[in-house]
Amino acid sequence: MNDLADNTQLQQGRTVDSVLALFALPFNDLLFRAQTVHRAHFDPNAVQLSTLLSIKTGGCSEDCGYCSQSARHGTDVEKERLLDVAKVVEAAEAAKAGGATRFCMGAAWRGPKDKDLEPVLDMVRQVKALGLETCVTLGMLKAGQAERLKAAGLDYYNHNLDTSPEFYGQVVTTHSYQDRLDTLQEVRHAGLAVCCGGIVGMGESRRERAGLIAQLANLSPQPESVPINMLVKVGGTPMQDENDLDPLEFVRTIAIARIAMPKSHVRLSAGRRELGEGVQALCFLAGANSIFYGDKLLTTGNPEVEADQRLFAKLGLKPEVHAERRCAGHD
Ligand code: SAM
Ligand code: DTB
Ligand code: SF4
Repeated sequence: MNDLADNTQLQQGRTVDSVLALFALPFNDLLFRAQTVHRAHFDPNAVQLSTLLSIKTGGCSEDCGYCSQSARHGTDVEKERLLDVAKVVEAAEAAKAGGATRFCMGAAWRGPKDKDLEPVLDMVRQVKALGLETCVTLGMLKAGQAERLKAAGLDYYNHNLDTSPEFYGQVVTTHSYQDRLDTLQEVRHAGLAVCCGGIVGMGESRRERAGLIAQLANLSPQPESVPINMLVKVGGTPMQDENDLDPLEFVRTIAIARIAMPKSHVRLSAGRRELGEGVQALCFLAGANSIFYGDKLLTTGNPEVEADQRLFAKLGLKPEVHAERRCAGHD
């Protein structure tokens, strides 16, 4: 059974209150539960490695309060044109050589115009031909665009719900929560795997964090990948002076994502560098089993590859080999 069919069985009707009850557990009880769920579904010592590349940076029309790439905020990020396909393929080859199994290409768009999509389709075809899983995050999709991406060989589409419906209006005003859900539906209907998660540390309440997890868990089928980002406070954004979220609350959020979405890959995403080794180790114990791997995220820093390799060695973690290669006997 593939992941998608399997996840269909998981619809649970999670309520926000049931997620809040998990947040209220003693930390050790919560982590024990999360690790138990994790072991029932995954190799506890394997971590999936995705490498990110910004293929179109800055100048975005949207006003997402956390984002360095909005044209409405005074950040240092320079607007750039769409990268050449050759540059993207070069970066994907390097990612593959470094051990990544998935290559994620991000564009700072509200959504792609049909003419923007052509070169992206070419990137997807060529990255897929390298034997990597492909993922793109391009903003909102219009009818038919997800099908074109699928036909080019796209595996995953990343589109985050980012926070709870109640808090969303304080983060973004230029598009709505329903717009995000509509794109997720387009993506599913086209037969693509869904990568959907959110950000914590934006000043939301615990109930609002629980609201995000409940929304993600109630997507049917549940997303195959769930990136949990810790806000990276970028100078010039409205969130530059946001208060730090307690790192243990971040670990709890990871644990609860694992319990609520037992078969999804939960990705310890942005903010990993700032968390340090101890908190990252707790996140892996809590059931995170995917990371962004490579020195850069989109516009901000990520741990150096050598630092990640040292951490993996200390923890006895190993990179996950992706399913297609396992089937082809390359394991
Ligand atoms: N424009 C597309 C969109 O909004 O879906 C794709 C790119 S957008 C940068 C992808 C995701 O990165 C956001 O949904 C958010 O979850 C995450 N992200 C962006 N800036 C971040 C920050 N400063 N800290 C943490 N996560 C961030
Ligand atoms: C996701 O959830 N996190 C990634 C990816 N999906 C596209 C992006 C993180 C961006 C962090 C801020 C930056 O580097 O600009
Ligand atoms: Fe940033 Fe994406 Fe929002 Fe644009 S739509 S401001 S790139 S998060």
